[in-house]
Amino acid sequence: IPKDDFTLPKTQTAVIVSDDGTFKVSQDAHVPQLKSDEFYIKTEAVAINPSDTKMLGDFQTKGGILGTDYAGTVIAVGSEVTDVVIGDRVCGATHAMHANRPDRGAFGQYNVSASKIWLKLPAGMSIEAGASLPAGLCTAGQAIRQLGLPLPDAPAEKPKKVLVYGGSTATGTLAIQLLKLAKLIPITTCSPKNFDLVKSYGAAEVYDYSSPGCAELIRKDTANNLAYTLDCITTPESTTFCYAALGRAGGRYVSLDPYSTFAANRKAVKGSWVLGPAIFGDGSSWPAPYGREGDEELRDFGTKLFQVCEDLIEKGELRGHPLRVIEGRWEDVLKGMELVKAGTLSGEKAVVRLVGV
Ligand code: CO7
Repeated sequence: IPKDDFTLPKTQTAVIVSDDGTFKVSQDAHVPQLKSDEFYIKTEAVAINPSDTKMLGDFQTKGGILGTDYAGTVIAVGSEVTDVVIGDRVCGATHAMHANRPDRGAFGQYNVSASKIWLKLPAGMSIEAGASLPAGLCTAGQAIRQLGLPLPDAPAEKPKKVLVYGGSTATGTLAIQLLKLAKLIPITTCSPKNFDLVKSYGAAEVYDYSSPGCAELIRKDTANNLAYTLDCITTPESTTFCYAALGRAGGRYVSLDPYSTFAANRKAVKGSWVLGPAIFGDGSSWPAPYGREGDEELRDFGTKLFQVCEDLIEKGELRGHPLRVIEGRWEDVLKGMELVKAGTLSGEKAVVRLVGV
């Protein structure tokens, strides 16, 4: 199908799930086939998301390629593709470990575009900065949708406060910016060492979540009126905190993973959680409660989200998280996964820039 003379290699180097469930670099991983409305990207950088390190047990398809976020250069396009040309630099996300197509994961030499969940990088943006964006945008965008709040292309008529719990996470800094660009007022929590960081992304107020009485202080500062909370951490403590900060009339709580129902203890609060890769609209084969049917409306939302974000990035109005760039080979992606799993990064997103592969 490709319009050019690209010859599909039989195999590729990729980080896969081996038969014993461990992650390893394989030189003979499958190369995904291309549909006529898709294109191939030669991978130049990948970001490491906490979710990549959690692909264990029933999440796994043996031999499947891991990884969510990639950036690179378009090397071949399907016959129906009109919106990119060979040589364009793009970043995108994949639903890794989908049982129906285990050869589609970001951590391989060749990525295939998925739906329209990709965007072109402006000339001034580094490939590693591009790699850090897609999963975070998918997650933050869906969370904003589930809160019932607008994207920046159709800003809110009335400014409303939104609590982003965990503002110094990679998801948090994107959510803060998108909310502010939509004329909402993001307030946030993080450690004091990251106060300046979250303010630089547009947080109007910042609170230290570990200080006693912090949720009550937020409730007071928002005049018992806060109606929107986005929980980028999702622990029993963070859920309890957000529920306590919401005002008397309740409101909405959205988390990034299934949350503890015992902490979600107020009838007036409508809680829900986001499944990042659901944005492709193809459902998910991950185990319950993650598995789900496809949703075309969500795919359309994803297309819109990436168009809006491409435009904001181009104009310099939306930027990624500070990076911890690791230069290396595919083996270094495994090292990067260990680094992320250890939970030692604070205010930085790990990206591997591939060199010499
Ligand atoms: O979207 C997807 C696919 C699309 C196609 S897949 C989903 C991708 N998204 C993720 O993987 C994010 C889900 N997040 C997680 O699973 C992570 O475990 C958390 C929830 C911690 C955050 O992930 P994220 O990548 O957004 O953040 P991070 O790793 O950059 O955040 C680290 C920060 C720390 O620095 C802590 O902040 P400070 O200011 O205190 O240093 O998270 C903060 N943190 C906590 N804050 C409060 C970590 N643990 C915390 C805790 N309480 N227990």
